[in-house]
Amino acid sequence: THRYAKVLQLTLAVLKPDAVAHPIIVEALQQRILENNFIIVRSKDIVWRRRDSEKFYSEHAGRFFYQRLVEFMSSGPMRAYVLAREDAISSWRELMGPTKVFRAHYTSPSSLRAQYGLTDTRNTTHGSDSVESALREISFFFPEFNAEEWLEREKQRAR
Ligand code: RTP
Ligand code: MG
Repeated sequence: THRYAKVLQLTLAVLKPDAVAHPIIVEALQQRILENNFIIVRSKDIVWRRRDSEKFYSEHAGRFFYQRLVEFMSSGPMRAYVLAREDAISSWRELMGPTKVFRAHYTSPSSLRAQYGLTDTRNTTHGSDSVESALREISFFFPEFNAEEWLEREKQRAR
């Protein structure tokens, strides 16, 4: 018999300041994380300075929404998670739904952004979009956590 290898991934998930402002929303979001079979490997509450925000979103420098984005992301506390799951990166992005709130309502009404998003900027959650950005973003939020080592150890354990 043949068994397909299940590839465990890590992703960075962030509850943005619009969500963290409301404890009941944080509770609901954390419940959706667990219901969807993610393992919470690390979590922390964090407040960004404006320069953290600018650094994290430097790829968007110059876009029309950049100023409001960096302002928003440094406007209050956030909660960051390292999440593990098979296919964690795309699964978390699917659970979040599209960036733009109108599109989220239209195409994915049960997604987190449809249910809790306020605007295209204050859209409740962030998620890494590739293996490379997951590693980079995890070390941005959790410099003390070695993602590659963690994954390697899990792989050994699963053998
Ligand atoms: P993300 O990077 O947060 O996972 O979201 P994404 O790829 O779906 O969206 P992206 O285009 O990378 O934008 C990053 C974040 O910028 C804010 N944004 N505001 N029109 C707007 O006001 C606007 N567009 C984007 C959102 O917070 C988005 O998540
Ligand atoms: Mg993006």
